[in-house]
Amino acid sequence: MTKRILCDVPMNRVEGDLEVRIEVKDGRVADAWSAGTLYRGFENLMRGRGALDGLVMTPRICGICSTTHLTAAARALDAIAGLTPPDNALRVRNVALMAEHAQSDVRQSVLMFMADFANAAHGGEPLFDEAVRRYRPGAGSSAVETLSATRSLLEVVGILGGQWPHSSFMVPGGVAFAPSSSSVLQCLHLVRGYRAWYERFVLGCSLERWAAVDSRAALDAWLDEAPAQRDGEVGFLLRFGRAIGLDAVGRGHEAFLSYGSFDLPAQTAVAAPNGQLVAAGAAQGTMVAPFDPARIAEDVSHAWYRESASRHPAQGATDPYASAHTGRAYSWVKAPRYDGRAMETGPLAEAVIGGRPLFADIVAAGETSALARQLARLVRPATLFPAMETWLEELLANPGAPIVAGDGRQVPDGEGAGLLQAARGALGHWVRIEDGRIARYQVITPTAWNGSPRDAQGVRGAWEEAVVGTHVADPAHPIEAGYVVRSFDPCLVCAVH
Ligand code: NFE
Repeated sequence: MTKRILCDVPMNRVEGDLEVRIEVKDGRVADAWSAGTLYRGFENLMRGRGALDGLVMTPRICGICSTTHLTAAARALDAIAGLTPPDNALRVRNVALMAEHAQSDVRQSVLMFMADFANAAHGGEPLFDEAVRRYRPGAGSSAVETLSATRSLLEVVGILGGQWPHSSFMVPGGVAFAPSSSSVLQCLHLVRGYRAWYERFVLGCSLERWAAVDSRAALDAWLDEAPAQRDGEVGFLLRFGRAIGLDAVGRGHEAFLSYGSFDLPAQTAVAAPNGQLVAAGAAQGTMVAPFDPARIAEDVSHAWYRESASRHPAQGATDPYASAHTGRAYSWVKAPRYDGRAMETGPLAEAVIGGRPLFADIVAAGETSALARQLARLVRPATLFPAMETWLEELLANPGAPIVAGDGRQVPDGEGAGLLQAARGALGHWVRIEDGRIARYQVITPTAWNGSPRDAQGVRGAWEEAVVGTHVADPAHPIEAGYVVRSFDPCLVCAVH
């Protein structure tokens, strides 16, 4: 007889309030519902405020990705004012945001994802004792070292932006102040130190050696090549993750989205196609198409908002209505869709859309999984350090160059959008200014894409879909489903903003 069980996935160590309910049938997840259980209302708080207030208020949407929200807010105002930030402003903005990403990528991997490797449910694994030594929350050697080493990158944001989190150092057309040469030197020292730590502790090899890992076969060869590589954080993630089957769960829709990120200065030694270090695109598997922001719409058919047709965020509304929809609604997270499709966003999406050979090979082989997603997150900083160092060196070589176009204070009436890649994926702010005040402010965050509820067609959100099919050994403790959701790094305060 088929046994159906409804249970909740344990979702501690998550920013904000998330409930994931699964239906387990014959030992596998048959269906899933993801709920953001808190309403926040930032979009409505913004209406009627001064045109510049998004720069101060929206970084408060989140304590872990505040520099991202500041950048989106500033880019929306750049667009409305028709201003292109000068090269030094782009360098400062980019380096601060990359520093926030590169600490978050390692913290989330070690402190949030790999922390579960020390769960007693894995007691029978040959590597379990080592997992406990490394990842026991608050005490494991990797946990303690990661917490301490990642602080140095937050100092970089503090130096360039005045504080972390919740800094407001970006203005329309640039940044509010130029770091002194000694401040830039200090940042360069911190970034180089962190990169050396990352190579030794996380990769167990140089960035150059890692960059040569361009296929699944090359990854296996790399893992066997040297003890430092096998024993680094990436090596342990792969070995323990494979041992507990994380390479066989969490596939999802395999529809990937990136808005693109990190505009290149006009004069720079950093090379990348289409003027951005991280490419924009929308992909089904490895078939990548150009990204068109006009194709974004938010569906609220299963969210606690007053029912309306799907709307582009430039026409969006946030009208909370918890008793609506004859009981269909189950989340405060809206359901963003691209061309009507539920998309996954984040470092794996960036890697596939950017054509990084290792991840293109994994996805093309049908091996999209929780492990592949988490691997993409943990190795993303390797793609950021060279450009961070180059842009800091270029800041040193160009002291006194302009840091703002215009006066940094005036924003005309009009509308515009600020789109970029946050640590967890595609983030957009859509802003309309009328009579010098904010008339509309709509935000779509990475976790709204990844953690959305169903849409009017009944299509599940990205991690709802990814969790279906996951083998669950003990429905009372569905830790396997937890890994799948956690590989997206849920941030519910961002999702419900
Ligand atoms: Ni609150 Fe955020 C999300 C990221 S949006 S962590 O989702 O990354 O910028």
